Amino acid sequence: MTEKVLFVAPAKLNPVDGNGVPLQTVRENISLPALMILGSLKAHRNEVELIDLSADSNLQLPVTETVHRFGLPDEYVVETISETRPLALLISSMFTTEQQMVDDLAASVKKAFPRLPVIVGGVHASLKPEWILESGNVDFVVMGEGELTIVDLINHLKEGRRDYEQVRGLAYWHQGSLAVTSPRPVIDNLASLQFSLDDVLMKGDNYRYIEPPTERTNLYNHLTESGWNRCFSLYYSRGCPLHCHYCASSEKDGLKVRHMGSQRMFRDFTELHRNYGVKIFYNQSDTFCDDSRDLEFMKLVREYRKERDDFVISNPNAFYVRIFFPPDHDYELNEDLLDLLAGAGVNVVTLAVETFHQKYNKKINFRRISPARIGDLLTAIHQRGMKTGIYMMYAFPDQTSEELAFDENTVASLPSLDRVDWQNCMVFPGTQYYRRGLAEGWFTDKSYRLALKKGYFFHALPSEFNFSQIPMADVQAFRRRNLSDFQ
Ligand code: B12
Ligand code: SF4
Repeated sequence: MTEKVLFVAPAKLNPVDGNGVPLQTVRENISLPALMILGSLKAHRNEVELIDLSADSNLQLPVTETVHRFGLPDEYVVETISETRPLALLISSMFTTEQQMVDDLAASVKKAFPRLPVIVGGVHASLKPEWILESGNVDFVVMGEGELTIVDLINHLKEGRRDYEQVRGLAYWHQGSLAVTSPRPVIDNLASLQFSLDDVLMKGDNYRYIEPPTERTNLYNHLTESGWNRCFSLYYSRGCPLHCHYCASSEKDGLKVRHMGSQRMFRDFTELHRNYGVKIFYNQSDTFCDDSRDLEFMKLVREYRKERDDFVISNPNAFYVRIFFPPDHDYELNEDLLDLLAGAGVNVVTLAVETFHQKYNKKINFRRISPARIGDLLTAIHQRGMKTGIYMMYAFPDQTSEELAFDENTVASLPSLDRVDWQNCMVFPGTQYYRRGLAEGWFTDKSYRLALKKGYFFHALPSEFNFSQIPMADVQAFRRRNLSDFQ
């Protein structure tokens, strides 16, 4: 056994049509958990290695008729383990819909190496550790932020200690029942955390996450040049004050925004641009530009751009609309912010609108920001040479056909709009909707998990997960009408 720790980002599941063609683009997403967890282990002098099963290969294997698996086979991990004999295997479990990929991988590894500690962390694992542990193939679930917990746990394993109750933020089986240690407080000083850039971004001499911007959608090609295909995900803050009914972020990361700071963000940005040749920067944190530290970062980038302008930044997660209409300026359109975005190299401004019905929307105060004003904002973005997109959602619990028709018509009336993305509202553990679903009998944990096995995606809503009042036939007709927006 070596001192090396192996991290695996599991394969992905995607819905496919009758010919096996994916209904949504299979993309390579940088494993941010690997970047952070391996960074922390390295900072504590551990040797680390990453296998990103989905980024490292697009091999497609059927799981059901309508759902396929994309990525290197799990046997690749088993072979790597027999060659390198790591101290422990780490797996990330981010999406509830993809737990099966984690279960399959853990089962293959445990069968071949019953004594190798298998440790799983991530949003989904933290919310439902008992779902992950029940197979007996996973030894520990790291709950919540993992940077400190994993270092403690790996130290315990190295020293052969078994007093796991001393490690905060763990779940594991102890004498036949689920043991959960005391929760680990959230990390205040995020700037102290290290990234493991080389181990995650590089595979040998090659940049691992190569993806031409067109693979996202044609829109993201705007202001890019051919050959710009090295991308990176900016994730410099955690937490969100809004606590939307369908989202786990606020409960997971807290209502307060914690930030790594503009200087740290800018230092990494220039290093990635200069040394790693990254040209495409996608923000992936939840509250981008709602925080003064993001704005300071963007000002630094605007200055830097005067020397070198061969990159673009975008925020496919979508900007809050409210940041463009600040209450302390009487909800006037913030032209300075738009100038800043354009000056810093933003090529596409995607707005999180979701729905025009206040009862489903915590992000926009429609008494102050009407659809017409959103139209003005889109036009102002266009005038600065950037493309526009909006992110919409449908089939909210309780939503009626009339409400959806209103949203559809309002979107159609918006000027200067280049692209609309419609995704169905999904209900996941750790959210207000999930708890309501359990309380009101929409599902039980058991029936939810059974339905999951058939596949549940943001572009393909199965009837078991339609908690709106919109009949399935209407949901499907809506999807067909908006098919071009379901790439
Ligand atoms: C970035 C992001 C994406 C990206 C990229 C994700 C990727 N790399 O594959 C994209 C845009 C592709 C994406 C897409 C979607 N996303 Co998303 N996304 C996020 C977001 C904003 C950040 C996730 C992230 O990378 N965080 C950074 C890392 C460092 O933090 P972390 O994951 O929490 O990891 C920490 C701990 O969990 C732990 N940890 C994590 N893994 C491991 C592993 C080990 C071994 C250990 C020890 C610890 C550990 O330590 C880490 C550091 O502290 C989250 C919201 C959020 N605030 O987390 C939603 C979130 C993960 N997404 C979500 C969803 C639902 C989706 C979509 C369905 C779209 C949608 N409608 O919202 C799609 C589906 C994608 C798919 N199946 O392919 C949900 C998942 C809910 C669930 N239970 O499944 C979240 C939680 C948001 C929400 N709505 O609640 N997403
Ligand atoms: S959907 Fe966005 S705004 Fe709402 S709680 Fe989640 S991260 Fe915050």
